[in-house]
Formats: sequence, C-alpha cells, structure tokens
Amino acid sequence: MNEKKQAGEYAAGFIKDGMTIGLGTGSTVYYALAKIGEFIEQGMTLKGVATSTATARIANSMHIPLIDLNDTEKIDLTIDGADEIDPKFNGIKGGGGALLREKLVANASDKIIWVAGHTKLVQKLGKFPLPVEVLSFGSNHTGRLLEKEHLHPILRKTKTGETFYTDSGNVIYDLHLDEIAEPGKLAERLKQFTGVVEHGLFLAHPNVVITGTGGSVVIRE
Ligand code: ABF
Repeated sequence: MNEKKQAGEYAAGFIKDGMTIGLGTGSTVYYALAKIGEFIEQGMTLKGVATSTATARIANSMHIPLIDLNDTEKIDLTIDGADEIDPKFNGIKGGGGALLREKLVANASDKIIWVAGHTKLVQKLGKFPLPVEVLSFGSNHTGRLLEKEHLHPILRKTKTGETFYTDSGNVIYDLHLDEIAEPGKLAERLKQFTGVVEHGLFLAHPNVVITGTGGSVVIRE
C-alpha cells in the first residue's frame, strides 16, 4: 500500500465523534481527509479547521463541515504533514506554502499528529529549503536583508514562473541552508526581521509522528 495512504488513514483513526479537527495541507494529509469523509458518511459528527484554501476545497468535496479558527476556542486534534522531521520531532514545514495557517492551527491544538513517508525523517534539518513567509510590502528589501545574513534566500515562484503568493497574500523566500545546526537560534533570528511574518521551523513538537514505512505504519511518540 502507498506509504502516504497508510500514514494518513492510520492518523484518522485517532479521531473521535464530536471532535474539532485541524486539517493540514499536503498530499499525505489528503488520505486522512478522505478517511474523515468516510467517517462523515457513516454518521460521525466533527468540525474541521482548514490550514489552506487547497485543503478547504478538498474538505468541501468530501462534505467535511468546516469552521473558521476564530469560531472555536480550541482544536482537539490536528493532522498535518511535514517536509522534514528530526529525531527530536523538530520539523520543517511550508513546502506547500501553508506554514502560517498551519502554525496558527497547531498552536491552538491539544494534540498534533504529523503524517509522512519515511523519507521525511532526517538526522539534521535543513536539506529541505526552509520556507519563510514575508510580507509582500517591501519584500525585496526583506529578501536583501536575509541575503546579507548569508541565509541564501530564493524567492518562491509558481510553475509558470510568477511570484508565489500564500493564502494570506504574502510571498515566500526559501532558505537554502543545507544544514541547520541550531534550529531554535535560527527561529529566533528570523522573527527579528520586521518583514518576516513566520518561518517553517516547527519546534513545538507534535505528540505523534506516523510514517508509512514499507508496508507497515511506524508510530513515534
Ligand atoms: C504540509 O505538509 C506542508 O507544511 C508540507 O510542505 C507538506 C508536506 O506535504 P506532503 O505530505 O505532500 O509531502 O503541512
């Protein structure tokens, strides 16, 4: 079975009737959404908070009732993907461009499960370029400041070569760092740039990481 499908469907098994669920973004989470759609068909009641317009579209197509983050005091469980996960459960997220809303939803969640194929597990973060969401206003200046700090920023483009804009209308610089020795220090440094809205270092650890590994599901808690 497809690793992503295994991981996504297994994570959906943690959902209980009546929960408010944070719905992550990405191709692995897709399988959790499909399973949640089945639960809804079978009569389960739950509400979803989407972390991107892409996820909202998929959730709507699966008749998963959606509410806005502002419409709930808390989220019982968030199921999301990740681009890299280190042994301490630090992660890099944002390859899909949804890092800001993903982090806001994660911050409001009682429990977080990341779902990933086993290739996302790394010893050191950084081979995956670190996404940094930057306010559009003055983004060229912010990009130059990131460059001056030797953070190797590349402005993210769409497949057709246009500037990529997030759901919140910001741009993304991907930092090509190769290895991030001290994620905590870098996270603090990035937040000092006025134009930086958020970065893709997720250091508030998920409770569980589920990876589909060659035919079996491996859970790390
Ligand atoms: C999302 O999951 C993003 O932060 C990250 O880029 C993506 C990983 O996607 P996939 O499951 O498609 O590899 O949360």
